[in-house]
Amino acid sequence: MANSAEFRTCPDTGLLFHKPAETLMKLNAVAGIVYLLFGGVIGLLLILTRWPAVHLLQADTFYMLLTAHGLGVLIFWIIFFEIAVLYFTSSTLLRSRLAAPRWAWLGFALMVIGSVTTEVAVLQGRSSVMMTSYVPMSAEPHFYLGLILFAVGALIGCFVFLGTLVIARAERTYGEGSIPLVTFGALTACIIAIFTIASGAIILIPTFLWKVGLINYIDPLMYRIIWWGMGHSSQQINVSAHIAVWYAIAGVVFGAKPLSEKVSRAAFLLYILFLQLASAHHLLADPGISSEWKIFNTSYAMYLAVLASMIHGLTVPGAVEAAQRKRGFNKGLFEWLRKAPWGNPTFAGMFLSVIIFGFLGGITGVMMGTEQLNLIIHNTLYVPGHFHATVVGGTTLAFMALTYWLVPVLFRRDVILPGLAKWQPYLFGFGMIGFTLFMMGAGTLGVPRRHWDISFANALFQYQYPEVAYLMLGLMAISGILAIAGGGLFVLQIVASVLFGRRRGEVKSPIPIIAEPVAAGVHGIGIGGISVPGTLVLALVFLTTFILYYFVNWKYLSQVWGLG
Ligand code: HEM
Ligand SMILES: [Cu+2]
Repeated sequence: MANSAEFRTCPDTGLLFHKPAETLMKLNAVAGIVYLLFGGVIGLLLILTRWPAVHLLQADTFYMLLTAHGLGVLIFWIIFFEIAVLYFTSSTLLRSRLAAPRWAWLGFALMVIGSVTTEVAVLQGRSSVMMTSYVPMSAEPHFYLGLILFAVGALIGCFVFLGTLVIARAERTYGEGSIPLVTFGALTACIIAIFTIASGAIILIPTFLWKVGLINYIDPLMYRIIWWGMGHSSQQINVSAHIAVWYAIAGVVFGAKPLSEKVSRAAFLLYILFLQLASAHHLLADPGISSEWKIFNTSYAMYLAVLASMIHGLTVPGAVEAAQRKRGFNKGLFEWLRKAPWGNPTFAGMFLSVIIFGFLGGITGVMMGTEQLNLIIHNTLYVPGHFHATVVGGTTLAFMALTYWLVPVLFRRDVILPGLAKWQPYLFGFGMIGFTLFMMGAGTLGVPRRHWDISFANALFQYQYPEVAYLMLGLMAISGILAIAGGGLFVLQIVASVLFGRRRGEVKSPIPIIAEPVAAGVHGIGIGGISVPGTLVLALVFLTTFILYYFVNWKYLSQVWGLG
């Protein structure tokens, strides 16, 4: 170990923090939360525009703010937070010094400068190209430049993470064996991130050069293929990172161990191998690409990535169940779940994240990713309905859950208003469940996404939806506002806790914030030879829902086409 004055041992958890790493974790997490606030406020304006009874914003402001929202939350909030997770899972979990803190600072500075540059470009009003910035639509040069700087900064963060793994291995800071599963998950995220950033560079640098006049043509189809190499993979970074967070939370709240380390590691590996191919699901309605290519990539390759998510969806609750049963909550199918700490926002947020990501995000993602079924919902509100379930209900909620735990551990402060913290995840989670379900409902009835004039009131060709579509939009807006309230409370509470929460000092607190690990293995628990029967039942419910929903959509397809 380098210099012990540079380290701090957390009295509550025994975790060893390298001080330069700790500062960088705090900064990245805080920058992320600032963007969550920024994007959330804009989300409120968007939802008030989507509510036909209100229709708040004018068209140009709507598209501008839609762009600012997508980038602010999906890219900036999540990636800043992920960099904090990378530093935590490498330096802290491996008890190692952080590699090259100065580089990490440079990366952080580039990410701040880049993200601010891009958002300023958007708010100046001439870069309303939305998240995907498809050419030949064009934004101002500094829009692209900002994204490129941000990506370079994030790339530096990835290399600092990898460097830290190398140091930890060389200095044997975590003993012999392999790195812990949570770090392994973060490593998966990091490897995918490098691929993602490379795809981003391949497409955004030429687009920047095109915008400043050095290149005179960019093929729109090629743009879309490579852009989605970045766009889809970046979502897989989020999935790997938030699943690593699920495992971490199962560990700290329950002392849970994965049912099988090998299986969980193999599942992470599947992501690396197959997910980039699945990017094709964003191009299913594009002309110029063969059906063979689309179907190969989305059916065969994608299902292997989906398999990985289903494995994690099984092993995370499974590990929690096993740990709870070993603690004595071994009665019946669900005592382990009933007696779970539902009032602990770290657990509640994580569990809701598993359910929302699996049931709402996962099932609908497979439906949309099927070439034929995709036609039903292509470019409708169903699409943002699906991805708010994955990136908000899944990733954002998981990161919020972890943040509740990080406030005492990293910032050494108590969360203020613990009574409020108890129900914040439910407000946000159930708001999001309503929001995404009603959004997908409206989309199934044909309501478009990214279209300001949602009712086609001013369009040349009129179109009348079934009345119930308007009901869906109204309910979507109300649930969206509840979710925004939940998100707002989160930001307020975390900021207030970090600034004004009671200091914990460097002594052990009487209230434990980490569970004693339970013994490995699953002997002597469960019912009739099945060690985690409750999880098995949950998995069967999931499978049944999945199959029913899938077939209902095939049936629906036949009606949409008027062939049935
Ligand atoms: C409660 C909070 C939120 C609400 C109410 C909300 C609402 C909305 C609405 C109404 C749209 C426009 C959909 C359309 O008409 O096309 C939208 C788009 C979007 N949202 Fe959210 N959102 C929230 C949080 C988030 C978060 C946390 C993320 C990312 C982690 C996110 C990512 C996106 C993206 C990527 C788009 C698409 C932008 C584009 O089409 O270019 N949202 N959101
Ligand atoms: Cu995708």
